[in-house]
Amino acid sequence: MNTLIIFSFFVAAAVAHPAFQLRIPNGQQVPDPCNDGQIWLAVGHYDPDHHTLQKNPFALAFRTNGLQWNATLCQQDSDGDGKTNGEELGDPNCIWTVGATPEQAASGHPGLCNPRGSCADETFYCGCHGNNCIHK
Ligand SMILES: *[C@@H]1O[C@H](CO)[C@@H](O)[C@H](O)[C@H]1NC(C)=O
Ligand SMILES: [Ca+2]
Repeated sequence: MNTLIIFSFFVAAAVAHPAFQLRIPNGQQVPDPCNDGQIWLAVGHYDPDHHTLQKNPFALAFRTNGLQWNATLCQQDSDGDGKTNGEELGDPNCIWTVGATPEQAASGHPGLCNPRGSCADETFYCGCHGNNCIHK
């Protein structure tokens, strides 16, 4: 029972929590695809201001991968924009480990197609709120 509660909390807080940002390369320096020069701290979320609501594809992949960064998650292209999660987060060779300095700065967001408008089946839209972040 206690284990279930703790697990549920971790899933709810995935990637928004600073502890999760520190588990991915450049997790506190992910560019905001909607606003040039800004940082998107809630890396796992569609709405950067509503951290516990709708998760983006990178958050789901991170959870599926046991909440850990490794070559499997690094080589995936969770948001489908043609760049791997590692390429977007500055770990193009998938060698980063927790606490290490990434090879490069983050160049894109791993859970939100960027540049905006470059993906065929784009459903997320900038400026969305809460649980209404995906157009079907
Ligand atoms: C990454 O971690 C996941 C979850 O533990 C595991 O299933 C997968 O095999 C790992 N990938 C590599 C390349 O070690
Ligand atoms: Ca990508």
